[in-house]
Amino acid sequence: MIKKILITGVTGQDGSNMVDYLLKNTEHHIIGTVRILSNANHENIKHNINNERFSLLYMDLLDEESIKNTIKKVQPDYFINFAAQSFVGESWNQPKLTFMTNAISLISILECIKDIKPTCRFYSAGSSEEFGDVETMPQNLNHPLKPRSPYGASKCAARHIVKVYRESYNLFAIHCILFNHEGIRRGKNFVTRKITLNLARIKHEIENNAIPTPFQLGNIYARRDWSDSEDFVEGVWLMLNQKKAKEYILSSNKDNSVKDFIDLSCKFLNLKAKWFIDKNNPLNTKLLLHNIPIITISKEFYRPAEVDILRGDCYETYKELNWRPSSTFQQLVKKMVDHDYKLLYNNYNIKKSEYLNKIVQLETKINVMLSELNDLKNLNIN
Ligand code: NDP
Ligand code: GDR
Repeated sequence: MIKKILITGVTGQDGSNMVDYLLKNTEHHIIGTVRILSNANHENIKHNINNERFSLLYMDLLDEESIKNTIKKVQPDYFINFAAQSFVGESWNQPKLTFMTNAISLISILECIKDIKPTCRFYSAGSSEEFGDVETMPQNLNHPLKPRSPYGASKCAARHIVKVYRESYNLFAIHCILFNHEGIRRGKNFVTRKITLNLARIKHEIENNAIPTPFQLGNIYARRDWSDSEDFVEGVWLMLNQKKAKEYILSSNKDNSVKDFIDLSCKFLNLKAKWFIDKNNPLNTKLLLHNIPIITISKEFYRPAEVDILRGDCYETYKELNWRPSSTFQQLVKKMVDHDYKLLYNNYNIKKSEYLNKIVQLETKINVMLSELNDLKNLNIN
């Protein structure tokens, strides 16, 4: 039977990947929700806009009325909530907005589902940031909640709210703790995309004989459990179609450092860069290419409290869903680097051809002027 699937956050990474996945692998109708903005940012969904199984509605998680109106109008069979203030670093700067968006809004959604469409299956996007200051490796669902950021705290609250509604009203409400997942639609401020975009730019600068402009990072020793978002959306869909609603973990069971991510990106771009490591003063550490710094370290990108390491124990989920992520860490880095190199290719080659055209135009002008000058000199005025 054809179902109605409401997805929030479709302009973001996971929401847009979920739309692609469901349009390709199911026959259901997908209703994506977006915020009203003066300049729409629909880049990640623009290829689906004319698909008759996909439509868009305005809804803001901070506006309870818009949530109620949307659920009343759509009567969804599934509500997949990817929308969030998802940037951990920014959550110290906007703690209330982060909490309202990521936690309080869930009360509004679950109240509406309970009152309007109690059979609707609900998904809440939890985070490994809930574990924060970790006590054991790897982390599973029994690991204590020890968040280190307003963002992490907001996702812990979301987890509790979902549990309360699941147990009190028998709602099919899942909270899944996802470890980091990335891809070619990752926001440009998250560390992986910041690295692949900047290193791809530097590669083009070198190929165009320009001096590379360095970029800045914070703690390059943080370790994360990185997977591909395109794999995870499949896991999310499978858990939403199990008999019982519960909590899950999605991860790769492996961890790598930010520095590992940089080293692998350089390898795939064939950038023969070398680290200068200053153990006494991390701010003095840099990555050099032929003695020119391409990455420097800045306090600006350090957080007031860091999560040093995260690695998720996902074996239960693998068994229960009979599913595994298909991409390795190496494949993920290669995919992002290759994509960003191609993405910037046109920029550089258009600039280069504009530059060459300009030279030809100037040379032509100079030749015309020289010939006019010669003609003048040859004039016999007397
Ligand atoms: P993105 O930052 O790429 O996308 C976030 C989405 O939320 C955007 O579409 C954004 O819309 C929307 N949004 C933000 N605020 C509101 C609001 N007030 N009302 C409606 N929509 C809003 O996140 P990801 O796709 O990476 O992550 C999806 C979810 O998974 C998030 O909940 C995140 O916290 C969680 N998560 C992500 C992980 C990851 O590694 N990617 C890991 C663990 C959890 P707009 O375009 O208008 O800004
Ligand atoms: P994270 O992702 O905080 O894990 O949250 P992010 O990519 O922002 O940071 C990962 C690690 O890299 C370190 N880091 C930097 N981070 C950023 N953004 N910019 C830098 O310049 C930089 N330098 C070093 C960070 O300190 C951190 O240790 C992501 C988000 O998708 C959340 O929504 C999600 O819940 C978690 O993953 C799991």
